[in-house]
Amino acid sequence: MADAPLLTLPAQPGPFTFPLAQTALVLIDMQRDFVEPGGFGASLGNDVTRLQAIVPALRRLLAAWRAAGGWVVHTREGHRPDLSDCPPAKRLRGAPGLRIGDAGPMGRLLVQGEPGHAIIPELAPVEGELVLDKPGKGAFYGTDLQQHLAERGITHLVFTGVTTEVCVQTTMREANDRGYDCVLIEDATESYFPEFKAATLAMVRAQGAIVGWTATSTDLIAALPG
Ligand code: TIU
Repeated sequence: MADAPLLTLPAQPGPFTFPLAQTALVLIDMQRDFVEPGGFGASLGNDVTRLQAIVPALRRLLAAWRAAGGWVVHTREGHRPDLSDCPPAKRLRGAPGLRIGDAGPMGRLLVQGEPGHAIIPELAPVEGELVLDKPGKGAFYGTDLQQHLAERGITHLVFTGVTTEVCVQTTMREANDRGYDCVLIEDATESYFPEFKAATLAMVRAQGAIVGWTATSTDLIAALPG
């Protein structure tokens, strides 16, 4: 196979070059449980409206990526209804209003098949895209994500979604250790804590992109073939 043409994205700490056909856009956990009131994120005491702010930019990026022929991976954090894949340490952590598996206004929190587990309608997956259920914060733990990426020859990952310092950063670090070149889209990821988002962006791109690059969705859309 001939080498795919490289696209160049203005990024920090320097340009991020990527072959579109070997790059996946990854949307981490854009689920009602994190973004809407009454879900898992709210049960932990968080202000979920912060996360809703990235939806328009992520939606524009998703549309442009699809129009350019790019492949998309959506992840969903959640557990089987019997919670057999939820470690007690995760369920019992802290003192939340409701725990994983308890019934809330959007169904049982973080349980597969419940309304709150679904990806928000604005970013709904379409045919041909991978929807990956994961029991942990990182998308490689307990899943066959690496196999799916290998089957498609994916070498580069574009990260978006929530929350920046929890599931997004954990997955990006897992990917970095597995040899993928990763870029995090600054205005298409969000945290319940602005200072944690800022720190994550800074630590990812420090030391010559020790974990990966950061860039904006506007620059990425502009870098895609018309
Ligand atoms: N609590 C929090 O910030 N995040 C999570 O529990 N999961 C994800 O980040 N998806």
